[in-house]
Amino acid sequence: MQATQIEVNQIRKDFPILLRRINGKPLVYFDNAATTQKPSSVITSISEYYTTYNANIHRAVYQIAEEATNAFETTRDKVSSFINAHSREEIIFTRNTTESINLVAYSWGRKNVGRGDTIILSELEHHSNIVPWQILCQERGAQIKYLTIDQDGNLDLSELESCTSNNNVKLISLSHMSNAIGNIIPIKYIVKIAHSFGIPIFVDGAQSVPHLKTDVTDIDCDFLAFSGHKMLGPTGVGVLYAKKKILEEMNPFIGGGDMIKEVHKYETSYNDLPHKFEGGTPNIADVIGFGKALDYLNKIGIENIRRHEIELTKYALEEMSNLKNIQLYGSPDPYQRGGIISFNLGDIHPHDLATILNEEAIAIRSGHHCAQVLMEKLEVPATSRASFYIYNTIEEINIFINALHKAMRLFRL
Ligand code: C6P
Repeated sequence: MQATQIEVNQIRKDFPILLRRINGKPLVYFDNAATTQKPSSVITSISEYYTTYNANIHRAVYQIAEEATNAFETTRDKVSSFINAHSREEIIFTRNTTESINLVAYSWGRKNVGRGDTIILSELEHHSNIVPWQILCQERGAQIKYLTIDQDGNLDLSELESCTSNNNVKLISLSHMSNAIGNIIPIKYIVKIAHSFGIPIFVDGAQSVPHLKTDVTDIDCDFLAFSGHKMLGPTGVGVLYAKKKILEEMNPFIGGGDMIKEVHKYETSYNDLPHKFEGGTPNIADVIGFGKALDYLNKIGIENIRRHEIELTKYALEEMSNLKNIQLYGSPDPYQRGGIISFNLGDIHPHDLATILNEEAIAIRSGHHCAQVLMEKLEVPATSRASFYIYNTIEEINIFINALHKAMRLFRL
Protein backbone atom coordinates (compact mmCIF):
# COMPACT_ATOMS: atom_id res chain seq x y z
CA MET A 1 0.00 0.00 0.00
CA GLN A 2 1.42 3.38 -1.02
CA ALA A 3 0.51 6.22 1.39
CA THR A 4 -1.25 8.32 -1.23
CA GLN A 5 -3.09 11.56 -0.65
CA ILE A 6 -6.43 9.73 -0.64
CA GLU A 7 -5.29 7.37 2.08
CA VAL A 8 -3.94 10.28 4.13
CA ASN A 9 -7.39 11.82 3.98
CA GLN A 10 -8.77 8.51 5.27
CA ILE A 11 -6.14 8.40 7.99
CA ARG A 12 -6.99 11.96 9.09
CA LYS A 13 -10.53 10.85 9.93
CA ASP A 14 -9.10 8.60 12.64
CA PHE A 15 -7.60 11.58 14.51
CA PRO A 16 -10.36 13.61 16.23
CA ILE A 17 -8.00 16.46 17.13
CA LEU A 18 -7.48 17.24 13.44
CA LEU A 19 -11.04 18.64 13.40
CA ARG A 20 -9.91 21.30 15.85
CA ARG A 21 -9.91 24.92 14.66
CA ILE A 22 -7.62 27.61 16.08
CA ASN A 23 -8.40 31.25 15.33
CA GLY A 24 -11.15 29.95 13.04
CA LYS A 25 -8.67 27.98 10.92
CA PRO A 26 -8.04 24.21 10.78
CA LEU A 27 -5.17 23.06 12.98
CA VAL A 28 -1.96 22.29 11.09
CA TYR A 29 0.00 20.16 13.51
CA PHE A 30 3.71 20.24 12.66
CA ASP A 31 5.17 19.39 16.08
CA ASN A 32 5.25 15.63 15.73
CA ALA A 33 8.85 15.32 16.90
CA ALA A 34 7.65 16.61 20.29
CA THR A 35 4.62 14.31 20.46
CA THR A 36 2.19 12.89 17.93
CA GLN A 37 -1.61 12.99 17.89
CA LYS A 38 -3.63 9.90 18.87
CA PRO A 39 -6.11 7.94 16.77
CA SER A 40 -9.57 7.13 18.17
CA SER A 41 -8.63 3.45 18.62
CA VAL A 42 -5.94 4.45 21.14
CA ILE A 43 -8.20 6.93 22.96
CA THR A 44 -11.07 4.42 23.14
CA SER A 45 -8.89 1.57 24.39
CA ILE A 46 -7.84 3.63 27.41
CA SER A 47 -11.40 4.48 28.41
CA GLU A 48 -12.46 0.88 27.74
CA TYR A 49 -9.86 -0.36 30.22
CA TYR A 50 -11.07 2.03 32.91
CA THR A 51 -14.75 1.34 32.19
CA THR A 52 -14.72 -2.43 31.84
CA TYR A 53 -11.62 -4.18 33.27
CA ASN A 54 -9.68 -1.77 35.48
CA ALA A 55 -7.55 -3.87 37.85
CA ASN A 56 -3.92 -4.18 38.89
CA ILE A 57 -1.81 -6.67 36.94
CA HIS A 58 0.40 -9.70 37.76
CA ARG A 59 -1.19 -10.07 41.20
CA ALA A 60 -4.74 -11.38 41.35
CA VAL A 61 -6.61 -14.34 39.85
CA TYR A 62 -10.06 -12.79 39.39
CA GLN A 63 -11.32 -12.27 35.84
CA ILE A 64 -10.81 -8.55 35.27
CA ALA A 65 -7.29 -8.73 36.74
CA GLU A 66 -6.46 -11.49 34.27
CA GLU A 67 -7.93 -9.46 31.43
CA ALA A 68 -5.83 -6.45 32.42
CA THR A 69 -2.66 -8.58 32.72
CA ASN A 70 -3.28 -10.15 29.32
CA ALA A 71 -3.90 -6.82 27.61
CA PHE A 72 -0.77 -5.31 29.19
CA GLU A 73 1.43 -8.28 28.30
CA THR A 74 0.01 -8.40 24.76
CA THR A 75 1.50 -4.95 24.19
CA ARG A 76 4.89 -6.36 25.19
CA ASP A 77 4.54 -9.01 22.47
CA LYS A 78 3.58 -6.33 19.95
CA VAL A 79 6.61 -4.18 20.87
CA SER A 80 8.89 -7.19 20.67
CA SER A 81 7.73 -8.04 17.16
CA PHE A 82 7.62 -4.33 16.07
CA ILE A 83 11.39 -4.03 16.63
CA ASN A 84 12.13 -7.71 15.98
CA ALA A 85 13.63 -8.41 19.41
CA HIS A 86 14.89 -11.92 20.13
CA SER A 87 12.37 -12.36 22.94
CA ARG A 88 9.67 -10.52 24.90
CA GLU A 89 11.90 -10.67 28.00
CA GLU A 90 14.06 -8.01 26.37
CA ILE A 91 11.24 -5.43 26.42
CA ILE A 92 11.09 -3.27 29.55
CA PHE A 93 8.32 -0.70 29.99
CA THR A 94 9.42 2.67 31.38
CA ARG A 95 7.80 6.12 31.40
CA ASN A 96 9.67 7.44 28.35
CA THR A 97 12.98 7.47 26.47
CA THR A 98 14.51 9.64 29.18
CA GLU A 99 13.75 7.06 31.86
CA SER A 100 15.05 4.23 29.66
CA ILE A 101 18.39 6.01 29.26
CA ASN A 102 18.58 6.80 32.97
CA LEU A 103 17.81 3.17 33.80
CA VAL A 104 20.84 2.01 31.82
CA ALA A 105 23.10 4.83 33.06
CA TYR A 106 22.17 3.85 36.61
CA SER A 107 22.04 0.07 36.51
CA TRP A 108 24.50 -0.82 33.77
CA GLY A 109 26.67 2.28 34.14
CA ARG A 110 27.37 1.95 37.83
CA LYS A 111 28.51 -1.61 37.31
CA ASN A 112 30.59 -1.13 34.19
CA VAL A 113 31.97 2.42 34.13
CA GLY A 114 34.83 3.48 36.40
CA ARG A 115 37.66 5.97 36.83
CA GLY A 116 39.38 6.90 33.59
CA ASP A 117 36.70 5.29 31.38
CA THR A 118 35.07 7.04 28.42
CA ILE A 119 31.53 7.19 27.05
CA ILE A 120 31.16 8.35 23.46
CA LEU A 121 28.23 10.56 22.41
CA SER A 122 27.80 12.88 19.44
CA GLU A 123 27.13 16.58 18.99
CA LEU A 124 23.63 15.68 17.73
CA GLU A 125 22.34 14.38 21.06
CA HIS A 126 19.17 15.35 22.90
CA HIS A 127 19.74 16.38 26.54
CA SER A 128 18.24 13.04 27.61
CA ASN A 129 21.19 11.30 25.98
CA ILE A 130 23.75 13.63 27.57
CA VAL A 131 22.74 14.46 31.13
CA PRO A 132 22.37 10.87 32.49
CA TRP A 133 25.87 10.09 31.20
CA GLN A 134 27.27 13.32 32.67
CA ILE A 135 25.81 12.39 36.07
CA LEU A 136 27.31 8.89 35.77
CA CYS A 137 30.73 10.15 34.62
CA GLN A 138 30.91 12.79 37.37
CA GLU A 139 30.12 10.16 39.97
CA ARG A 140 32.54 7.55 38.61
CA GLY A 141 35.45 9.77 37.52
CA ALA A 142 34.85 8.89 33.85
CA GLN A 143 34.68 11.23 30.87
CA ILE A 144 32.49 11.92 27.83
CA LYS A 145 33.88 12.33 24.31
CA TYR A 146 31.82 13.74 21.43
CA LEU A 147 31.89 12.61 17.81
CA THR A 148 31.73 15.84 15.81
CA ILE A 149 29.44 16.73 12.91
CA ASP A 150 30.03 18.67 9.70
CA GLN A 151 28.06 21.73 8.57
CA ASP A 152 25.22 19.55 7.23
CA GLY A 153 24.97 17.75 10.55
CA ASN A 154 26.57 14.52 9.32
CA LEU A 155 28.73 12.58 11.78
CA ASP A 156 32.46 12.53 11.07
CA LEU A 157 32.78 8.74 10.87
CA SER A 158 36.56 8.92 10.49
CA GLU A 159 36.67 9.83 14.19
CA LEU A 160 34.82 6.69 15.11
CA GLU A 161 37.71 4.24 14.73
CA SER A 162 40.25 6.45 16.45
CA CYS A 163 37.84 7.00 19.38
CA THR A 164 36.72 3.41 19.73
CA SER A 165 40.21 1.88 19.52
CA ASN A 166 40.88 3.46 22.91
CA ASN A 167 40.74 0.70 25.54
CA ASN A 168 38.87 2.84 28.02
CA VAL A 169 35.73 3.32 25.91
CA LYS A 170 32.92 1.53 27.75
CA LEU A 171 29.85 2.59 25.72
CA ILE A 172 28.77 4.50 22.63
CA SER A 173 25.35 6.13 22.91
CA LEU A 174 23.88 7.81 19.84
CA SER A 175 20.60 9.12 18.59
CA HIS A 176 19.59 7.29 15.39
CA MET A 177 17.74 10.40 14.17
CA SER A 178 18.42 13.91 15.42
CA ASN A 179 15.33 15.53 16.94
CA ALA A 180 16.63 19.02 16.20
CA ILE A 181 17.72 18.73 12.55
CA GLY A 182 16.46 15.31 11.47
CA ASN A 183 19.76 13.76 10.33
CA ILE A 184 19.83 9.96 10.29
CA ILE A 185 23.11 8.29 11.22
CA PRO A 186 24.36 4.98 9.71
CA ILE A 187 23.66 3.07 12.88
CA LYS A 188 24.27 -0.45 11.56
CA TYR A 189 27.74 0.49 10.31
CA ILE A 190 28.55 2.20 13.61
CA VAL A 191 27.42 -0.85 15.60
CA LYS A 192 29.69 -3.03 13.47
CA ILE A 193 32.73 -0.83 14.14
CA ALA A 194 31.92 -0.57 17.87
CA HIS A 195 31.50 -4.32 18.21
CA SER A 196 34.78 -4.96 16.39
CA PHE A 197 36.36 -3.21 19.39
CA GLY A 198 34.07 -5.01 21.86
CA ILE A 199 32.15 -1.84 22.75
CA PRO A 200 28.38 -1.98 23.36
CA ILE A 201 26.04 0.51 21.67
CA PHE A 202 23.01 2.33 23.05
CA VAL A 203 20.64 3.68 20.40
CA ASP A 204 18.35 6.57 21.29
CA GLY A 205 15.47 5.69 18.98
CA ALA A 206 13.01 8.37 20.20
CA GLN A 207 12.86 9.90 16.72
CA SER A 208 13.76 6.93 14.55
CA VAL A 209 11.52 4.10 15.81
CA PRO A 210 8.27 5.98 14.97
CA HIS A 211 9.43 6.65 11.39
CA LEU A 212 12.01 4.09 10.23
CA LYS A 213 11.83 0.33 10.14
CA THR A 214 13.77 -0.76 13.23
CA ASP A 215 15.08 -4.29 13.48
CA VAL A 216 17.25 -4.73 16.56
CA THR A 217 18.31 -8.21 15.51
CA ASP A 218 19.61 -6.85 12.22
CA ILE A 219 21.14 -3.65 13.67
CA ASP A 220 22.57 -5.75 16.52
CA CYS A 221 22.51 -2.79 18.96
CA ASP A 222 22.86 -3.64 22.64
CA PHE A 223 20.28 -1.14 23.92
CA LEU A 224 17.45 0.81 22.28
CA ALA A 225 15.15 3.39 23.89
CA PHE A 226 11.99 5.01 22.55
CA SER A 227 8.74 6.69 23.63
CA GLY A 228 5.18 5.59 22.83
CA HIS A 229 3.85 9.16 22.68
CA LYS A 230 5.96 9.95 19.60
CA MET A 231 4.32 7.07 17.70
CA LEU A 232 0.58 7.65 18.18
CA GLY A 233 0.57 6.21 21.71
CA PRO A 234 -0.29 7.91 25.00
CA THR A 235 2.24 9.80 27.10
CA GLY A 236 3.79 7.96 30.04
CA VAL A 237 4.96 4.83 28.21
CA GLY A 238 8.53 4.27 27.14
CA VAL A 239 10.46 1.21 26.09
CA LEU A 240 13.90 -0.04 26.88
CA TYR A 241 15.11 -2.91 24.71
CA ALA A 242 18.36 -4.58 25.74
CA LYS A 243 19.96 -7.90 24.91
CA LYS A 244 18.85 -10.54 27.40
CA LYS A 245 22.37 -11.42 28.54
CA ILE A 246 23.07 -7.78 29.40
CA LEU A 247 19.77 -7.38 31.27
CA GLU A 248 20.47 -10.55 33.24
CA GLU A 249 23.81 -9.15 34.41
CA MET A 250 22.37 -5.73 35.33
CA ASN A 251 21.14 -4.86 38.82
CA PRO A 252 17.56 -3.59 39.20
CA PHE A 253 16.81 0.12 38.84
CA ILE A 254 13.76 0.57 41.08
CA GLY A 255 13.16 -1.73 44.05
CA GLY A 256 9.65 -2.62 45.22
CA GLY A 257 6.61 -4.70 44.34
CA ASP A 258 6.46 -6.90 41.23
CA MET A 259 10.25 -6.87 40.62
CA ILE A 260 10.93 -9.48 43.31
CA LYS A 261 10.64 -13.25 43.68
CA GLU A 262 11.07 -13.45 47.46
CA VAL A 263 11.73 -10.81 50.08
CA HIS A 264 13.14 -11.68 53.50
CA LYS A 265 14.21 -9.44 56.33
CA TYR A 266 17.70 -8.89 54.99
CA GLU A 267 17.77 -10.15 51.43
CA THR A 268 15.67 -10.30 48.28
CA SER A 269 15.74 -12.42 45.16
CA TYR A 270 14.71 -10.62 42.02
CA ASN A 271 11.99 -11.51 39.55
CA ASP A 272 12.71 -12.91 36.10
CA LEU A 273 13.07 -10.63 33.09
CA PRO A 274 11.46 -8.34 32.18
CA HIS A 275 9.74 -7.80 35.55
CA LYS A 276 13.04 -7.32 37.40
CA PHE A 277 13.12 -3.82 35.89
CA GLU A 278 9.46 -2.91 36.38
CA GLY A 279 9.08 -2.18 40.10
CA GLY A 280 5.68 -0.93 41.28
CA THR A 281 2.33 -0.67 39.52
CA PRO A 282 3.01 0.30 35.90
CA ASN A 283 1.06 2.62 33.61
CA ILE A 284 -1.41 -0.13 32.70
CA ALA A 285 -3.99 1.87 30.74
CA ASP A 286 -1.43 3.66 28.61
CA VAL A 287 0.59 0.52 27.86
CA ILE A 288 -2.66 -1.02 26.58
CA GLY A 289 -3.26 2.16 24.52
CA PHE A 290 0.28 1.91 23.15
CA GLY A 291 -0.54 -1.59 21.90
CA LYS A 292 -3.39 -0.09 19.85
CA ALA A 293 -0.99 2.55 18.46
CA LEU A 294 1.31 -0.25 17.27
CA ASP A 295 -1.66 -1.99 15.62
CA TYR A 296 -2.43 1.27 13.82
CA LEU A 297 1.17 1.74 12.63
CA ASN A 298 1.34 -1.88 11.48
CA LYS A 299 -1.87 -1.46 9.54
CA ILE A 300 -0.40 1.50 7.62
CA GLY A 301 3.07 -0.02 7.39
CA ILE A 302 6.21 1.71 8.58
CA GLU A 303 7.73 1.72 5.07
CA ASN A 304 4.65 3.59 3.78
CA ILE A 305 4.99 6.09 6.61
CA ARG A 306 8.63 6.66 5.70
CA ARG A 307 7.77 7.08 2.00
CA HIS A 308 5.05 9.59 2.81
CA GLU A 309 7.39 11.60 5.04
CA ILE A 310 10.14 11.69 2.41
CA GLU A 311 7.59 13.07 -0.04
CA LEU A 312 6.51 15.79 2.40
CA THR A 313 10.06 16.64 3.42
CA LYS A 314 11.30 16.82 -0.17
CA TYR A 315 8.45 19.16 -1.12
CA ALA A 316 8.86 21.34 1.99
CA LEU A 317 12.65 21.62 1.53
CA GLU A 318 12.23 22.62 -2.12
CA GLU A 319 9.62 25.26 -1.30
CA MET A 320 11.46 26.59 1.72
CA SER A 321 14.80 26.86 -0.05
CA ASN A 322 13.17 29.39 -2.44
CA LEU A 323 12.52 31.78 0.44
CA LYS A 324 14.82 34.77 0.73
CA ASN A 325 16.98 34.87 3.86
CA ILE A 326 16.17 31.35 4.99
CA GLN A 327 18.76 29.24 6.77
CA LEU A 328 17.98 25.52 6.65
CA TYR A 329 19.82 23.12 8.96
CA GLY A 330 20.61 19.45 8.50
CA SER A 331 21.23 17.29 5.47
CA PRO A 332 19.85 18.66 2.17
CA ASP A 333 19.12 15.05 1.14
CA PRO A 334 15.56 14.02 2.18
CA TYR A 335 16.66 10.37 2.20
CA GLN A 336 19.32 11.11 4.83
CA ARG A 337 16.91 12.75 7.23
CA GLY A 338 13.52 12.27 8.81
CA GLY A 339 10.51 14.55 8.44
CA ILE A 340 12.06 17.22 10.64
CA ILE A 341 13.00 20.63 9.23
CA SER A 342 14.87 23.13 11.38
CA PHE A 343 15.34 26.64 10.07
CA ASN A 344 15.76 30.34 10.75
CA LEU A 345 14.09 33.01 8.68
CA GLY A 346 16.23 36.16 8.47
CA ASP A 347 16.61 37.64 11.92
CA ILE A 348 13.08 36.76 13.07
CA HIS A 349 13.37 35.16 16.48
CA PRO A 350 11.98 31.57 16.34
CA HIS A 351 9.51 32.32 19.17
CA ASP A 352 8.17 35.34 17.22
CA LEU A 353 7.85 33.20 14.10
CA ALA A 354 6.04 30.45 16.02
CA THR A 355 3.64 33.07 17.41
CA ILE A 356 2.85 34.38 13.92
CA LEU A 357 2.34 30.83 12.64
CA ASN A 358 0.01 30.14 15.56
CA GLU A 359 -2.25 32.92 14.25
CA GLU A 360 -2.59 30.74 11.15
CA ALA A 361 -3.32 27.69 13.36
CA ILE A 362 0.09 26.17 12.57
CA ALA A 363 1.84 24.44 15.47
CA ILE A 364 5.63 24.31 15.22
CA ARG A 365 8.29 24.17 17.92
CA SER A 366 10.76 26.99 18.49
CA GLY A 367 13.76 27.03 20.81
CA HIS A 368 16.81 24.88 21.40
CA HIS A 369 14.84 21.60 21.13
CA CYS A 370 16.67 20.16 24.17
CA ALA A 371 19.80 20.00 22.01
CA GLN A 372 21.94 22.86 23.24
CA VAL A 373 25.24 21.13 22.38
CA LEU A 374 24.04 21.02 18.77
CA MET A 375 22.81 24.65 18.89
CA GLU A 376 26.29 25.69 20.10
CA LYS A 377 27.81 23.83 17.17
CA LEU A 378 25.40 25.53 14.73
CA GLU A 379 26.19 28.84 16.46
CA VAL A 380 22.54 29.71 17.02
CA PRO A 381 20.61 29.99 20.29
CA ALA A 382 17.44 28.59 18.73
CA THR A 383 15.69 27.46 15.55
CA SER A 384 12.14 26.98 14.32
CA ARG A 385 11.22 23.36 13.68
CA ALA A 386 8.46 21.78 11.62
CA SER A 387 8.06 18.02 11.94
CA PHE A 388 5.68 15.75 10.04
CA TYR A 389 3.81 12.50 10.49
CA ILE A 390 1.45 10.28 8.59
CA TYR A 391 -1.61 12.60 8.76
CA ASN A 392 0.20 15.67 7.35
CA THR A 393 -0.40 16.77 3.75
CA ILE A 394 1.13 18.77 0.92
CA GLU A 395 -1.80 21.24 1.34
CA GLU A 396 -0.71 21.85 4.92
CA ILE A 397 2.83 22.55 3.74
CA ASN A 398 1.41 25.12 1.31
CA ILE A 399 -0.45 26.80 4.19
CA PHE A 400 2.82 26.79 6.14
CA ILE A 401 4.80 28.33 3.24
CA ASN A 402 2.15 31.06 2.84
CA ALA A 403 2.40 31.79 6.56
CA LEU A 404 6.20 32.09 6.24
CA HIS A 405 5.63 34.64 3.43
CA LYS A 406 3.28 36.53 5.73
CA ALA A 407 5.95 36.60 8.48
CA MET A 408 8.52 37.86 5.97
CA ARG A 409 6.19 40.69 4.94
CA LEU A 410 5.54 41.60 8.57
CA PHE A 411 9.26 41.73 9.31
CA ARG A 412 10.00 43.40 5.94
CA LEU A 413 12.43 40.65 4.92
N1 C6P B 1 12.27 15.10 22.03
C1 C6P B 1 11.35 17.06 20.94
O1 C6P B 1 10.52 17.98 20.81
P1 C6P B 1 10.95 11.73 26.17
O2 C6P B 1 10.68 13.17 26.53
O3 C6P B 1 11.64 11.02 27.28
O4 C6P B 1 9.78 11.01 25.62
O5 C6P B 1 11.99 11.79 24.95
C2 C6P B 1 13.25 12.37 25.14
C3 C6P B 1 13.99 12.40 23.86
C4 C6P B 1 15.16 11.67 23.74
N2 C6P B 1 15.83 11.60 22.58
C5 C6P B 1 15.41 12.25 21.49
C6 C6P B 1 16.18 12.11 20.21
C7 C6P B 1 14.23 13.02 21.54
O6 C6P B 1 13.80 13.64 20.45
C8 C6P B 1 13.53 13.12 22.77
C9 C6P B 1 12.29 13.99 22.87
C10 C6P B 1 11.14 16.01 21.99
O7 C6P B 1 12.33 16.98 20.22
C11 C6P B 1 10.82 16.63 23.32
S1 C6P B 1 12.17 17.54 23.98
